[in-house]
Amino acid sequence: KQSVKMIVGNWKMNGVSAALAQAEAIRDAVGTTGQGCRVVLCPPATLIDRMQSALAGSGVAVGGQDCHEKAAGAFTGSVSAEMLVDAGATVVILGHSERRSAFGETDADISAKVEAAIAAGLEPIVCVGETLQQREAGDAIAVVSGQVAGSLPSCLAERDFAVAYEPVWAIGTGLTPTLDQIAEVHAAVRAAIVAKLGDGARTAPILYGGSVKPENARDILATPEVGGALVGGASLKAEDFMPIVNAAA
Ligand code: G2H
Repeated sequence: KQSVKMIVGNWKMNGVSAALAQAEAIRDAVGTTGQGCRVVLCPPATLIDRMQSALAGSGVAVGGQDCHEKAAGAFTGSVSAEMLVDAGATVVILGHSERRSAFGETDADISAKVEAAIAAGLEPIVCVGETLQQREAGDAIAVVSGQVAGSLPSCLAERDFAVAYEPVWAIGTGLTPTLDQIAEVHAAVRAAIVAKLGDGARTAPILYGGSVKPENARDILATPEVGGALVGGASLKAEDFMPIVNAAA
């Protein structure tokens, strides 16, 4: 189960209608077979419905970038997990470092969102990662292990989910950890996942994210315990994204 790599594009707050042309170009290049890997695009919530229509029947799935932990109610501006499903999403990114830092999301907040996502039938991708200060203090493994323990609710056992390791200092900066550093953290993430959820969670993919690009994708994807990639800037254009997809296939 889940042995093929998973390549997820996180468009962040980028993209209006015109950007659907890039999703269509990715769809046409991936075809219906998925080219031996799973491909997911996570556009802004406003584009999910139309992107799902454009990608229906192709090898490219659609996901959200966040959801509220409650099913419905007086939460102005928020989108529930059920709403993402209704719009056509099958996956949701949760706990991205930009949500943790800019919106103050805690591990407990993220765990509640993961529970909501699972209840709605979404496959969550739970993000973890240390800051530069934490890495320089020698705390990267402890921080990331603690985030896994705190952000993954026990309801994930036996469910489909992924964890994404995204060192904060590598996001959008062009900097990436060494392959040894990635392997070290991914091994710790695996240990923390299994400690929390048991042996059944050995197959959950652990994605790497943070300045993944065509030039480094092949080496990163060949690193032990790297089950795929979460790609930001390089997922906005088919010409940048497809070499990463092809490196995974
Ligand atoms: C990390 C990543 C995608 P980028 O945030 O989630 O973005 O590839 O632009 O560093």
